[in-house]
This record gives sequence, structure tokens and C-alpha cells, in this order.
Amino acid sequence: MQVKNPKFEISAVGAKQYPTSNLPEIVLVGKSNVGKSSFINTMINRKKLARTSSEPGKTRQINFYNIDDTFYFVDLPGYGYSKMSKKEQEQVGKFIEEYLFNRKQIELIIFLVDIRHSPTENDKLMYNYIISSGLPCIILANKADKIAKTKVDEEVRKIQKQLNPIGDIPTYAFSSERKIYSDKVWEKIDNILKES
Ligand SMILES: Nc1nc2c(ncn2[C@@H]2O[C@H](COP(=O)(O)OP(=O)(O)O)[C@@H](O)[C@H]2O)c(=O)[nH]1
Ligand SMILES: [Mg+2]
Repeated sequence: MQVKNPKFEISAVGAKQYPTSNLPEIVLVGKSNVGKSSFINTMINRKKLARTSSEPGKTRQINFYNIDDTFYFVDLPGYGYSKMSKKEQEQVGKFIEEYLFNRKQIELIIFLVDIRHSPTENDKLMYNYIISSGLPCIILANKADKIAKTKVDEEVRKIQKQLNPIGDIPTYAFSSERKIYSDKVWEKIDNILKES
């Protein structure tokens, strides 16, 4: 897809503020700082439409980006930010789960993990929650530019083995710094949108 006019639509702090249109939603899920907002910017070729931060854990809202009135990229708050109090972490967790559980127009979850590390306990909990809700999902091993090119495939396989040993969830490398990885993801999104 050639994105022409992506727009930030709303930063929702509760379900009442979600967009009322029925456009399909493609949702970024992953821990704080894994690169959810950067993913959106890279895919739509805008440096700063989605707010990225070097200070992890800032986002407590659900941000909706309207992509050419065709679908939304939905940027969820990150989980597992250790500087947030337990109570805050619980509140964020509930907000995420309520959205994922109730929102009917979710067509795809893009689950981001860091290619350099094994998935955390929180990653596993979140991934299992998504799979048990029956939501369609792909896994992206992000920040692939941070490791040697020759290691990328092997690390992607390792991450898939850890999260998805049956091997039925598409798992790809990604990097917000390197365009080459985004083609596969666009292909997947285009297919999903055709079917929705
Ligand atoms: N090298 C590299 N850095 C990245 C990549 N994606 C995100 N980052 C950096 O990681 C930090 C957190 O990114 P952000 O998109 O705000 O993460 P979010 O909290 O998941 O939304 C920022 O400093 C980004 O520049 C990537 O693919 N490669
Ligand atoms: Mg973010």
C-alpha cells in the first residue's frame, strides 16, 4: 500500500473516546520501548507522526492513526515498565485487555519483541493472552539493525520457538532503521485488508 495521508486521530484514555467508524484496526502490542511508535512511523514513511520516546513508559493512552481512511494503526501503551508503580502497571494492563477483548474491528495484532533478547515473562503473558483470545497475530523481532545481518534469521527462529513452538504464527524480523524488513509486513497487512 502507498500511504498518502496518514493522520493522528485521537489519544484515548477510555473506551468512550475510541473512533466511532468501523475501519479495521491493526494493533501494535509490546513492552515499553520495543519500538511500537517507531514501527508506525517507518511503515507510513513519516519521521514523527507517532510520538516516540527515549524515556520509556510515557504512553498511558491508546493512540489511533487513521491511514488514508482505510484502516487504523493503533498504538497501545507499553507494558512492563519497571518505573511505573504496581498499581499503574495493573491499570495499564486492564486498559489494554479491555480494548483487546471488546474491540470488534481488530483485524491484526502486530506483536513486537526485541530481537536481541529472549521474550520476557510479560511478553509471554501478553502473547498467550492474545492467542487465547483468538486474535490474528504476527510476531516481529524488532531492532534487527542492532545485530549482525548473518544472525538475523537464526534469532528470529529462536524467538518463534520460545513464543510459538508449534510454529503457526508468522514471525519476521523488523527494523525501523532498515526499510528492507517492512515489505513482508505490508504484504500481510494488504492481505488482511483485502479479506476484511
Ligand atoms: N536501532 C533501532 N532503534 C529503534 C528501533 N525501533 C525503535 N528504536 C528506538 O527505541 C526507542 C523506543 O522506540 P519507541 O518507538 O518510542 O518505542 P515504544 O515505547 O514501543 O513506542 C527509541 O529511541 C527508538 O528510536 C529499531 O528498529 N532499531
Ligand atoms: Mg510509543
